[in-house]
Amino acid sequence: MGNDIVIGGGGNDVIYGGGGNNFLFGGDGEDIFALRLADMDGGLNYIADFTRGEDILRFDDLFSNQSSDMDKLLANVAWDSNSQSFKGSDGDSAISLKIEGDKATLVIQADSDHSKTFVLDHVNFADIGNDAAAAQDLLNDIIRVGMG
Ligand SMILES: [Ca+2]
Repeated sequence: MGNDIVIGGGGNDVIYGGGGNNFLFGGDGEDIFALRLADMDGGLNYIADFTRGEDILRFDDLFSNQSSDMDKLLANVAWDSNSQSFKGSDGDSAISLKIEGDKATLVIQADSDHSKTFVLDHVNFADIGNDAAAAQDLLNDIIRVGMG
């Protein structure tokens, strides 16, 4: 469960970085960057080539009652002008999204013991601005919970 470099192929890949800090590259195709709850060790997954509309982040077993909790988190996402980021929380669970240039930093906290940071690099999120509804739509587009 150390720090890994994972390079996808030209087709559609399911890419697990696992625990620790990982460098992930999906290559062409519609790639799934997947994470298990056990991998949420406070580490960082850097995704070098996240492609909006093609690639997704998948959380296999994030919550015991999976989709409803992510729905709650996303429903609570609001712009926080102090941190210049979007934040949503529900109990011990939280999500935040900060967009800087062509880089987005997404932090998902499942509970007080499990969190993971994702850096999506070379992505154009300029259309989001500070519009919380647009950020919710974006997160809905790129996040899947559960393996189904
Ligand atoms: Ca690929």
